[in-house]
Amino acid sequence: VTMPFSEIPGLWKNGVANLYNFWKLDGFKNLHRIMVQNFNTFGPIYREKIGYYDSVNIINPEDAAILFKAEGHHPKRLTVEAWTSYRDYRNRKYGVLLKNGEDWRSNRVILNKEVISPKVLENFVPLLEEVGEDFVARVHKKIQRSGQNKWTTDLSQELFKYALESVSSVLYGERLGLMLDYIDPEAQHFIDCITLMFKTTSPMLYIPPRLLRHIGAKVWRNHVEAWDGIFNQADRCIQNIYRKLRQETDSPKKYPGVLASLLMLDKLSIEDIKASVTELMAGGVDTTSITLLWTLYELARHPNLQEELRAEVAAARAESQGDMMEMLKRIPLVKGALKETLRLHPVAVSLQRYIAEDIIIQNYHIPAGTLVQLGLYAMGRDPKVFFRPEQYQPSRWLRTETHYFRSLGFGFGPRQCLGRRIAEAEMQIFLIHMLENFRVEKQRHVEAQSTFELILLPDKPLILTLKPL
Ligand code: HEM
Ligand code: 2DC
Repeated sequence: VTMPFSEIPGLWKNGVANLYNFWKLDGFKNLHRIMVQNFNTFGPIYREKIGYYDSVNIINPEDAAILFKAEGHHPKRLTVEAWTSYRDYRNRKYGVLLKNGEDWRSNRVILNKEVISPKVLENFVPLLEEVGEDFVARVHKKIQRSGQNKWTTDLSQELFKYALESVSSVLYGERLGLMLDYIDPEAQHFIDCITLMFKTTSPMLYIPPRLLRHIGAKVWRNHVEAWDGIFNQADRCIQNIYRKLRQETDSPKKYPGVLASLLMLDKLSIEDIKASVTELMAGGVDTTSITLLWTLYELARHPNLQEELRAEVAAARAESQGDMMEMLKRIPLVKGALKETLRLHPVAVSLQRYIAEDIIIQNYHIPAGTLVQLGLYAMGRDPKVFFRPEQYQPSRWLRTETHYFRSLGFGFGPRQCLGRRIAEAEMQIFLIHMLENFRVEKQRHVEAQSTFELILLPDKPLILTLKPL
């Protein structure tokens, strides 16, 4: 028999008391581990209320399938109020990330064609390949300068630059020049603002930004400063392309980038285009760079696996005579490695939807309108879902065992990550180039874990050593 909603186990009766306990557990940084703990205590479904947000949490792939079947035609995630509050405060339009309903759908359909449809991939790949080559050249230079035939460093800043250079070249069809020794301080400021923006968002998931703004809290002021920096830099990039496009008389011969394509298509208002392009630029930095950093870290910990991947890349290179589009079709293990990284170190701790219809999960009735969260981090480490989950094993994604609703790092369905194709191509091309040029090693005895700063990040610097092959 089906049990009523009110019977779902969990601590949901007193949001304020829960918020206090959450605070004591340093919950802002430990959200992912607290979710694992809750699944251990309550089982595969629990209800929770922390501060102002009330949700049902699930962990099983089969339950995820039920959730996504009930997401409706206008799937809606948990609203990150800090982000909408900033736009309301500064009178800026929401982009596709923050829009909902029909406004979201109509924008998303047009953006899909220019950003995530398979036909645009071939436009992106040559641009991304060039950035990958420049990154390799930069590392070779660093190795030479070290005088030790190796380079030991925390690569995160370099990867932020690689990611920003990559996403910018796709969005604007132009290079920013971040792989050079002297970089535009504005670009560095943009990178710092994104980090600050994520960091200041997490406390505001639980304490209403309206309240924090009212009392002039530092976290709100820093958040505004961060978004101001992000929007100023994106505005400069967008203005630059807009101006060039108006001066140009004949149509361009080469691919002009996502922004110019959207402007020429003339189906979205300039304000809508600006809003979404800014989100794409901001969303394209920390996400891919951290995933690449975790991947290099895992490859450093698994030298044999690293050699296997190198062999796959070498074979793919030979078979495709260097045609990158062809190469990308011949690297299943590299793709498996990226899936494996996102399983153990997902960017998003959870996926969420307000369900559009009533559903039954684990025999509990859940009414339409409820916020249901899939614990992505917890699922990736659950031994009931993944055999020996603690092991980094890219080959598990090649085997015939079921992958049903198990590879969800980019979300699911029409509301999934809009930057997915860019992210995947960018990360695959990066790994191809790195594997062809360097061996990655790591210092012994450094075990890193995730820390929650809206996205999940390594809790300590991951120091790696790159040696030329
Ligand atoms: C949304 C993950 C890279 C832009 C999302 C979502 C996830 C995600 C989980 C929510 C999906 C859902 O609710 O079903 C990732 C991961 C990345 C990555 C793991 C890299 C490893 C990027 C990049 C960009 C980007 C490179 C921009 C170029 C966006 C945007 C949305 C989104 C705009 C909102 C889409 C919408 O609401 O319609 N991403 N992302 N992401 N991501 Fe990404
Ligand atoms: C954070 O409880 C934890 O891709 C919350 O590129 C629920 C939640 C809601 C939305 C998620 C967010 C979490 C993590 C970061 C995500 C975001 C949706 C998009 C965003 C997953 C899980 C991200 C990183 C985008 C960010 C683009 C932005 C900077 C313009």
